[in-house]
Amino acid sequence: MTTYDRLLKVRQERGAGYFVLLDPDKNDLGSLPSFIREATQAGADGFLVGGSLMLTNDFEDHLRTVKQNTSVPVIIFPGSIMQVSPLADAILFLILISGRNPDYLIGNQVVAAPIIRRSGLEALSTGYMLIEAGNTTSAEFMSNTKPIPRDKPDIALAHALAAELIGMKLVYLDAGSGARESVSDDMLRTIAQRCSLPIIVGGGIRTPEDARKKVEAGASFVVTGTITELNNHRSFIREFAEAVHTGPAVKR
Ligand code: 1GP
Repeated sequence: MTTYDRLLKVRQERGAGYFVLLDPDKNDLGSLPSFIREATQAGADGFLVGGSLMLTNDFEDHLRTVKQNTSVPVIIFPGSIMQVSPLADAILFLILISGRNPDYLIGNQVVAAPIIRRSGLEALSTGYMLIEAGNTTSAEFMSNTKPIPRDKPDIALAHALAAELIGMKLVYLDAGSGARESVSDDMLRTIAQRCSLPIIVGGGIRTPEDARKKVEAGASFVVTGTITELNNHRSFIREFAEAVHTGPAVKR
């Protein structure tokens, strides 16, 4: 079964899926094995590995460690073309559709594509949208793009529909790591009603209640990074997983 099919199965069976983001620059490799095992037991449906920068050079050590300690999908969430490795199950093949920077619309993809093909990694074509966060996030600064205003759900919807018509498999609405404000429920609802692609949402989600609201508004996958780096214990992860798992999907 492909990773994409596994993700769709999670959505089908659990209502929505919960991803824990691991930024190698922020996670200590020594404590990673126990954290990954605990987060898996607590109900995480996948691990995203990557970051806007890579100040450390142990990206592959992180991937190897995560992979060795979990049975759920390990997916690269690349901040740059340096973050491609066959050690993961799949890679989010990100196209930064909210921006107008050609490097992130096609330039980096052209450089990465042959490497990904050679590696055998499954590429998950993802329309990636940065949404205004109330502060300048690393993703915004590093990509040199302007996020979509948080109070313009119609603009976000038009981008999501473009992703669907182009043939992408997922859309990722990201307020960016450490966002002051997460993506609004209104924006998620607007997209979920009119776009059939599964929605990943992340950035600034700090409580299980907020995570639940994202799912109720139409998100298929919820990502936490910053808050679970700070509170990396099993019971906290479990609260998030339970909030996201709303039960088998009736229709989405
Ligand atoms: C960032 O969506 C992720 O790309 C997670 O954001 O670190 O704010 O949880 P946080």
